[in-house]
Parts: sequence; C-alpha cells; structure tokens
Amino acid sequence: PHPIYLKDYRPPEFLIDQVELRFELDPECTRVESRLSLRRHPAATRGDGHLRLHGEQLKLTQVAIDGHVLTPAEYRVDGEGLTLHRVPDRFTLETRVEIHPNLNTALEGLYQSGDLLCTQCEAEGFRRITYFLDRPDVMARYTTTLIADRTRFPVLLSNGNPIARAELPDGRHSVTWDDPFPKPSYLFALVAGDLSLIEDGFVTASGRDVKLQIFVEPHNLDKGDHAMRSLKKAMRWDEERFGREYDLDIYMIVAVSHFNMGAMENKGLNIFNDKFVLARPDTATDADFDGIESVIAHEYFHNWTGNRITCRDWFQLSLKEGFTVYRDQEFSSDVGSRAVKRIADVRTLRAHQFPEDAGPLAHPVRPDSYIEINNFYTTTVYDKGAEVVRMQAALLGRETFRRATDLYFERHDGQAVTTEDFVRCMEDASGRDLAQFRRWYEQAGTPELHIRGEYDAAAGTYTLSVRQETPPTPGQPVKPPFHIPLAIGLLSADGHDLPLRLADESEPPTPGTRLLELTEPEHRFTFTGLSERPVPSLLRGFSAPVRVHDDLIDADRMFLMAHDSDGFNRWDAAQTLHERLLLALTDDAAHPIPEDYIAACRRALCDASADRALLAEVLTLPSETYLSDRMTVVDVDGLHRAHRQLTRHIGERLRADLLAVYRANAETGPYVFSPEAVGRRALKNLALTYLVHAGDEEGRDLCREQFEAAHNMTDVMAALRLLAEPGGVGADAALDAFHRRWSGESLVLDKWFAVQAAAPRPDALERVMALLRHPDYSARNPNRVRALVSTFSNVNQVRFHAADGAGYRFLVDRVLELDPVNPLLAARLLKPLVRWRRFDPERQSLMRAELERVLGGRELSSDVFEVVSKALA
Ligand code: HT7
Ligand code: ZN
Repeated sequence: PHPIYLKDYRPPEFLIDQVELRFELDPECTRVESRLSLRRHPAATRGDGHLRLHGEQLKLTQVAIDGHVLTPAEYRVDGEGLTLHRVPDRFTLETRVEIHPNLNTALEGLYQSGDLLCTQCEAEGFRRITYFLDRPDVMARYTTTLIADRTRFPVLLSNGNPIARAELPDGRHSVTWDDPFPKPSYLFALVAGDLSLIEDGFVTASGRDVKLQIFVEPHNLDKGDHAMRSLKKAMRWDEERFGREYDLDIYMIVAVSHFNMGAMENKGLNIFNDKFVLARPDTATDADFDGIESVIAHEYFHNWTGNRITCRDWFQLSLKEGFTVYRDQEFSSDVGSRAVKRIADVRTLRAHQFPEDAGPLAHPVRPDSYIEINNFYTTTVYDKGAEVVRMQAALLGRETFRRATDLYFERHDGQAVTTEDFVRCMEDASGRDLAQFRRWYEQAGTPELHIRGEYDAAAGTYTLSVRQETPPTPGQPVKPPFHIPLAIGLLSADGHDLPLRLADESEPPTPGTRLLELTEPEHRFTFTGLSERPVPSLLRGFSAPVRVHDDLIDADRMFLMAHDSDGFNRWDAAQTLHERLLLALTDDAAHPIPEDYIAACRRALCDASADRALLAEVLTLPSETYLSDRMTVVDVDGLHRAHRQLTRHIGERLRADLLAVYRANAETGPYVFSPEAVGRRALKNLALTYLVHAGDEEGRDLCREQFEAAHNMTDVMAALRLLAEPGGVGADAALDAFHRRWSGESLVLDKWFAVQAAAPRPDALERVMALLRHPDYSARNPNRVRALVSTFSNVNQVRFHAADGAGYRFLVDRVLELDPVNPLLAARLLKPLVRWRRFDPERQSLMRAELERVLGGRELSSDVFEVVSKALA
C-alpha cells in the first residue's frame, strides 16, 4: 500500500451530471446497471485521453459508450477499476456489473445485515457497487430504480423522493427514487427489506411539510419514539440556531444491526447502527438515550454541513465532521446542561484525542497524507476538529460567528470545498486575520501552556505569565506558536468574579470571564485594581484543546471546586485534585489522603442546590486509562490499586452521606429522560458505587435490590456492573438471570458481553475467551465484537495489560482473524497496542512483538498495515 498526499490533489478530468442506476436486488447476486452522463471538466488539464473509473470487487458484464458496446480491447479492468481508452469530451457510459451482498463481510458497498440489504458508501464504498468517479468532488444527480422480490423485500428505499412504483411479474416489484440535489457518491444509499415504519411530520420554519420516517425491523417497533422526538428537536434547533431548514419532502432513517460505525448521513436516507436508534426505558440506559439524541442530531445536521456543502477531497474530512460535531455538541448543550455536556466532551478529548496526538498516529486535523482513509475517521478529525471550530466561534463572538456561518452556507451551497474555504468565511465575515489560526488545521500535537501568577500587593496588580510549547509529532519536529483563545476569570476571597482590567485599559470592565489571545511563545497579562490576591480560574469552559500546567495549590483548587462561576472549571478543579491524589497513591500506597480533600468531596456531595449531574461528574474519579496518559511510564497495577484504594476510602468516610444521597435520589415514578432525572440517577448510582466498593453491607443489599427491582436499564446496569466486580456476591446468578431475561434482544446482549469484559476480575481474560465461544457471540457483528473485544482491551486496563502478555496475544489473534473479514474494524481494534512505548520495558517488548506478529501476517489489509507500520515506526 502507498500513501496518498494532499499536495497531489488535482481536480477530476471528468464530471458526471446525471446518474441512472437500476438494481436487481438479490443477496446472492445483485445486478447493477448504471448510465452516467459524463463531460470533460472545463478546467482540467488534458491527460492521456484515457478515463479511469474506480471499481472494486465488481464482475463487469457489459460496457457501452453512447450505446456502442465496447470490445475488451477498448478497455482494461484491474483490481482498482476500469480504464476506458480514448473517450469523447461528452458521452454516456453504460455499465453492467454483478455483486454479492451476502459475501460482503467488510460492510462497505452493498451488504446484507440480517434479512436486510443496505449500503455504506462513505468513504470509498460506492466503487464496490458500480464503476464510478468515486471521489467527493464529483457531484451528480441520481435516479435509482430498485427491483426485488416483493415478499422478502417489501420496502425499497433510496435517496430523494419516490417517483414511480410498479408490480412486476414473478412476484417482484420496483420503486424509482429521484434525488434532486447533486451529491457525491459517498452519500448514495439504498435499503431493501421487511421493515416496520414509525411515521411523523415536521413543518419547517417556512411552512413546508416534511414526512419523517423511521424504519426498524418489526420486533423493534416499540423502540423508535425517542429517536423520532430527537429528530424533531434537532430540526427545530437547526432552524433557530443556524438558520438551516430541511430541503426534501421526506427524511428517512433506517436502523440496521450490522454497521461499522455509528450512523451515516446519506442524503434523505440516513442509515444507522441500531444502537443509535432503538431505546425503551427497560432496554436502554441514560447514556444510550443521550447517544441517540446526539447521533440523530449529528446525522441530521450533516444535511447542511456535509451534504449541501461537501468536502473537496478526504483530507478535508474535518470540514464536515469537525463542524458537525461542534453543531451536535451545541445542540446537546442547548437542550441539556452546557457544563455537563462540556465535561463529557472534554473527558473524551483528554482520554482519546490527547493520547492520539501524543502517539505514533498523531496527525493534523487536516492530514496531509494517508494510506487508508478509513483510518482517518479519528478523534483528531472529529473532536479536535470540533474544538477548532469552537475556538473560531469564541474568537469571533456569537453574532459574528453566526454571520460567518451564514456566509459559508450561502457562498458554498452545492459545492465541494476545503477547510481553507471555511476559515476564509470566518475572516470575511469578521474582518479578522486568521492566518496564524490556520496552524490548528496543519500542525498536530497538543500545545502545553505553562501559566504562573504573581500578585503585587503594593501595586494592586496580578500578572499572569503564559508560555506555550507543542511537543514534536511524527514528521513535525518544530512548531511555531498557535493562536490560542484563553478564557479566564479571577475570583475574590469570597468566591465572586472580579472585574478583569488590563494595565492599559480605561473602560471599566464587568466582572466575569475574559478571553485572552495567545499568539506569541510567551505573554504577560497584568490586571490592575486588585486589593487582594485573586484565585485564577484558567481556561474556562476549556476554551482551547491544550494541556495546562499552572502553579495553583490544592487549597486554590478546593476553593475553585466550591466557588467557580464556571461549572466546567469547578469540575476541572476537582478532577485535578483527584488526579494528583491518585498519582501520589500509585507511587506510594501510604500517601496520606488529606482531610480537607474528603471535606471538599463531602461538601460537594451534600450541596443540595447544585445540578445533580454536575455533582456526579465532580465526584467521579478519572478513569485508569485516562490516568495512564498522565504518567511518564504507565504503572498499570499501581494505578488499579490506587483507584480501588481511593474509591474505598471515599466510600468508607462518606458512608452516611452516600446512603442519604442514594435514598434521596431513588426512582419514584415512571422513567423520564430529562436532564434532571438523568442527573438524579447518575448521582444515586455513583453513591452506590462508592458504598459497594467500600464493602458496605447495606450498600450491597441496596445493589442487589436495585438489580432485581429496577424497571429502567440505567439502574439495572449500574447494579449489574457492581455485582460483576471482583468479589461481587452472586455475580454469575445475576449474569445468568440477565441473559435469560434478554435473550433475543441483541443490543441488551451487547451490554451483557461488555459488563463481563470490563470487570477487572483476575480471571477476566479466561472469561472473555470463553465468551468468544458463546452461541450469541459473532465476529460478523461489529457491535458484538466491540462489546467483548474492545471493552476488554480499552476499559479493563489492568487485565488487558497483564504482565504475561496474554491480553496482547488475545487481541492480536482477534485482529488477524478479523482482518480478512472486516479490515476497518480490525484496524480499529488495534488502537490500545499503538501506545506501546508508554509502558515498562517488559510490556513494551511484549506489545512490540505482538505488533510485529501482525506485520508478519500474510496479505494484510491496507487498514491494518497502516496502523501497525506507523505504530512501529
Ligand atoms: N460520516 C459518517 C462516517 C461513516 C463511515 C466512514 C467509514 C466507514 C464507515 C462509515 N460509517 C459512517 C459518520 C458520521 O460522522 O456521521
Ligand atoms: Zn459525521
């Protein structure tokens, strides 16, 4: 496999205006006829006169130009496509191919999921359906006719609006769909099968009626209401917040059980991993309800950020993904709690993106090369990409940012563009120069801010000195400074925000948050008029994706934890306290656990006025995986021991308060999914976790009762997770009862697999290996593989990194087995091994040997090859 470079981008030599597709659908052998209207790109440099179309795993049965059937001498087929020798400047190309959806285990192109047929074309799956210019800067209008057996496939869906239906002889029927919006091939979709329909409607701001349809397999008909509510909320929000209205008369969502990622934004016909559609209070947790709301919103928002305006090439992936993640984050903040949403997003960023940015797979938000594009659907492109948009929104201010996005939508509607085009809209609407800001798209690595504060009592000033530096990343040894928005506040001794007046300012500032801009390697900001030493609240709301090293003392952090007007920073102060203590306990189990720390936790726990969800976040200890990123050499066993020790200590010391909080937040009525109710359950289950870890008898009884009596999956899973822990009494009985109760409910069974994979019992790996042989396990279902294999290797850090290397061997065996079946999934499974250099020498050599074993495997996919070769480089 060879890399593809951004610098080599050239516009396509041909454009395709119109696509007519005809599918005779059959899982064993589907026939695809395509009719393309091609014309030479007006601006393209004339090449060798040949036309190369992408195509993989297709059996070509006929090819014709302008009605003239070609002889084999007039074209060439190889593993990557079809070359037509000498073509006219404008012509119609007809091809006929055969494909085999039932053999398509990679789940790219047209494949079978259970009894359904469906497609996944992003990024390069369309070339597995027909010969095409399968690149996002070729945008065409599609008309699609689907023909299939009426009994097996009563529902036939594609993009756009249905324009014709017909009954055919021999029990078949056909439906023709027309999509009036030009789109790149990665947004093409079709679905065929026996599906039940949940239907609703939406009237747009301008008064148009849109039909909303969610298709699910018949036994899931009672699990689509939350998805429908979420969709309508998202549609209204996008009108109000971004002025974006839906454009077709029909919006369809289909839930399928075999899907490589979360969902796909195909024009007018979203295809979803059923995990992000199906929910009933007794089958789905609050986290699942939350995930559905945000993924439904995310895919809907793509209609403007991705579909109407798409990417010129795949290096620009963050243009649509970063911006759309930003939009879905803002949606969730507006319909829920802003601080809690920000905390969840920053947790993800710190736990996944920061390590990626510090490891061998680090790449810029706009990468400049790739071997396999599937490997670049990363947390850097998505989540750091969203942070880059968020920083521009902060620098411009809310109203100017809205003007800038309006300009972007108006200027580029119907086009395939670049992140550069996006930034230019930000500049043109604001009049600001973002030249230096562009480095966020170009330079990988997480900047580190070193911040020192100095109070001068005589002058009444407080000076912040800020220095930035960014560690080297592969191919980028030295980095000029970033343009960083740094939001700060200064707190008085009584916990109020002080006015922040810089030395040369005359305007009286209002108390609150102030946005400083860092552009140089070092800055000094002097604030005046301060009669007492303030406590600084730095990087409020996490205003930039950076690591901060400050000179605060623990007392300052406890003060911020109690008083900061910025909810995010109250949480962050608590996290730093937990983290410092956990790392100290990792080094030395006898390290004292300070009384004032316990008192601060008690104050937070008993703060009846605060948002319960925020309290639960404040009192949740950082995960072992996150903490391992904070150590120079990861001490797997020490971290696990310290985590247990501190959890137990808090459980013992706060026992009475935890029991009171548990009881005060007990579920009383039917399940409600509201920020308030979710917060109550989160705090209650956190209290239960501390109690059970402390070995408290009453806590254990409450846990067993909750497992047996709860009517919602959030509470059932919280209890089951604790029962499945090492020493959990009755774990096997509880797991068996759960399995019996939910056999046949695939998404609930995923939870059953995951809870066992995550439990850090000494025999965890043996149990996971036994589960591989369970009749409900299937390597063909990505959700099941993720539930068992990814949960074990990513969540169960102490057992995955067992000193004998058995966890590593287990993972690599799975990767080698899966690579020929589903390379995209196999490559993603490898992620926990990529950080091998962070461990002790013994583990390093075990991990490296396993990575080398992968490289030694015959016929690796480009997906797996790229990850392993970069990890070892
Ligand atoms: N845009 C979608 C990406 C996606 C995808 C990419 C590669 C292979 C399979 C895939 N399924 C979905 C998802 C999104 O970000 O909305
Ligand atoms: Zn997306």
